[in-house]
Amino acid sequence: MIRFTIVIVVYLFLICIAATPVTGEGIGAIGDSLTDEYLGSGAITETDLPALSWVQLLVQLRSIDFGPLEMNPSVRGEPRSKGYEYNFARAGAAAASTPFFMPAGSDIISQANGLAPHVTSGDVDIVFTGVGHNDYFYRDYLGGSLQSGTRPDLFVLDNPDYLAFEDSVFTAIFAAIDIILDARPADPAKIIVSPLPPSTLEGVDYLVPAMAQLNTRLDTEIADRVIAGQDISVVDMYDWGAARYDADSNILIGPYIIPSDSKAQLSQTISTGTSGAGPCDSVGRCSTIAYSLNLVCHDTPGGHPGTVMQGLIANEVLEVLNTLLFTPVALLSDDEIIEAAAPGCSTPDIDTDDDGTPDCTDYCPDDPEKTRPGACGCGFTEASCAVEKDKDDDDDDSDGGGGGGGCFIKALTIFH
Ligand SMILES: [Ca+2]
Ligand SMILES: [Ca+2]
Repeated sequence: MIRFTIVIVVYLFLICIAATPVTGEGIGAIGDSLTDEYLGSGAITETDLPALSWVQLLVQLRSIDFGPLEMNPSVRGEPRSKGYEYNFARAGAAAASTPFFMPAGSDIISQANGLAPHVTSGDVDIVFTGVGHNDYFYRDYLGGSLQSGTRPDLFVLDNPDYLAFEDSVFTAIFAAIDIILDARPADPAKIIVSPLPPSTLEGVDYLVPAMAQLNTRLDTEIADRVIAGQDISVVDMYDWGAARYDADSNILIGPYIIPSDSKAQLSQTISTGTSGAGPCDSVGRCSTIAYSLNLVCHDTPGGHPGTVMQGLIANEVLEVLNTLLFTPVALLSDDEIIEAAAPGCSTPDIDTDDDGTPDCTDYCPDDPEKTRPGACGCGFTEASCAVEKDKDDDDDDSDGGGGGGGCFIKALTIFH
């Protein structure tokens, strides 16, 4: 009986831990588009892609606390006008560079200054920093007259001009970290640093050894600071690669095989107004399963990691959080990642409305009459919402009287 009681108590204790997300601990973030919210069912984003970032995945699937979500940019104002309150990461942000097109207050020093009061107040106890990649991208891209991949001469590793650039990136990263640490000196926040990636999504090979040289300096500085008593961890956001790639450079996840060089096309999105079966951008272009099963998104230049890769990245961060906080928060399973990227696709043969099209590719999974929302939306016939009648009923606008269903959704899908 005693033994039984102990088992029950231990069991309840474990449930208690498992049911409590990493939170209680607020997580702050400084960074660039990798960490910024990609999208929402509305315009909460800077990057605006039909995919989810690792921050969004950890909030949605594990209730990690990045602060309250605010959609209205006028409520908080800059430098964190939209998204989760403690996530100051901003698409395009760099450590030391300030390209002409960057919005004011989006550099990392401004991000750190924006986040610091949340550390001082005790709302945030852990801060992720992931910046620097864009500095290399901009030096190449802008230095090369807006032609990425044309200026290897700017990345000669022992050139004094290059080293001055490297110094500026290195100094800015630790200046931001020091702002966070100084925000609560008596009980400093724990810092998680993401080094620069081991490759570039832009495919500019000569940036790789340059970024590796900076990473070596970051590692050395972090090691010195840890010895001096600072609580700084490193997360390799691409550590999943070694275990995931097969011999043919494919990623195996759930029932799917995703080639490492796969890039989504805009034509693989579907316009549904404001939401759909997959993640959507701010004008309602939502990812189809075909879009989601690419490793990177459709944007050019670059190509940001798609939801699946972001899910693998989320797990790397989660592992570090578990280590820091002694928590057993479960990593995202393959099915959860697939389901977030393309709802219904972790079990691709389920057909809820029994119309012969599995949920995975049925953009009206509860409407047996439709598989696409069309102009009028799921649950409505195509004739039910026409506001402009096609005079000759040929479903195009050749007669100037409007196409077959000249409805609001078509107006929303004009590219901008
Ligand atoms: Ca169906
Ligand atoms: Ca259907």
